[in-house]
Amino acid sequence: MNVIRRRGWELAESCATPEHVFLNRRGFMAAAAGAAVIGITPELAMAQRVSDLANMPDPTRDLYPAKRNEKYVLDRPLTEESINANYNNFFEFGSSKNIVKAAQALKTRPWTIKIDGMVEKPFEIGIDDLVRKVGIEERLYRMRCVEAWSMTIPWSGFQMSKLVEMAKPLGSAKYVRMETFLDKSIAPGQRQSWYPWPYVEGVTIEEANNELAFLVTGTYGKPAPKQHGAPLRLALPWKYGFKSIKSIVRFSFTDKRPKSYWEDLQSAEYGFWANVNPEVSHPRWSQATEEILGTGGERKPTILFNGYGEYVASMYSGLGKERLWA
Ligand SMILES: Nc1nc2c(c(=O)[nH]1)N[C@H]1C(S)=C(S)[C@@H](COP(=O)(O)O)O[C@H]1N2
Ligand SMILES: [Mo]
Repeated sequence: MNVIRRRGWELAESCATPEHVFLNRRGFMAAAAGAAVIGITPELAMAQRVSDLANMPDPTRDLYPAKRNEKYVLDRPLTEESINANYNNFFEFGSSKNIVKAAQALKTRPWTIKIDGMVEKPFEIGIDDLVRKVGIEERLYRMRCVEAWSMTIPWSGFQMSKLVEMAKPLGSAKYVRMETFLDKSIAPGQRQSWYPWPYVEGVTIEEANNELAFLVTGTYGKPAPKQHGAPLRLALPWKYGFKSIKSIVRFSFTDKRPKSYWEDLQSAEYGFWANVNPEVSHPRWSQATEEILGTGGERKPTILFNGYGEYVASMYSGLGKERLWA
């Protein structure tokens, strides 16, 4: 994401990096000291440790690959897995697209999800219990980042309406507010206090119950890698990618419109609805076309609601002057 930053922000960011490297090194050095005895270099031991963390068995592994729901079809090929898995926005782990390595520090088990606010009875549920209870399927969706690039991806997961149903919201609840984990000790981005952590997103209950709103647990027929927002992230294919919050720990039902992370940071550029529209430019760039990731720079015209209008347009027909696009 491209944010206009005050000079001081940038300075502080580059200052924070060496501390992160230093803290990690201490942990790695302890492991590397043992490894040296049997002739493994510290670099190898570090690489091994990173890949061990990435390859920890997932307790729901047996549910993959999930059966594909053939209803959701694409107008373009799937993006190659290696491209999607190595070009990510996940500011908790850095502001570049290259956060894969840093994101392996995320511990995805145990992972507890809190459901609270205006519900019959607040509760907590572990990710594996949740996934086994609701079951998973595969869907092919397009994803359009507000930065004007896009990808197509086979997500595995379940319709968000199932979670809303489990939550039993009160009639007075109008929105679902979602929160990402908060742990400075593993997420270097969260040590940058000028960002409004934790990452927050929100949708109306009607949007949460739309059939396209999908809670993602997996990609490419496997449990999702950490950089994609394991073990639970959202996919809202008709909205700009920043609405699709990663690594969710909390769903709160509320009658107040939640203020999202990007809206909080830069409300002139990022709003609540953030529906995809080629005719409404971002204040600093056009949204008319998008770069298709993995094609060496091919661009296609962007489609209203990212091509999902038949499913979602009716939700926005009565909103008059609201800022629906951006
Ligand atoms: N918690 C959290 N969720 C997030 C982000 C983030 O920085 N932190 N970035 C968003 C943005 S801008 C995009 S485009 C998508 C990127 O998802 P991907 O890396 O899986 O392609 O995640 C969204 N969800
Ligand atoms: Mo994005």
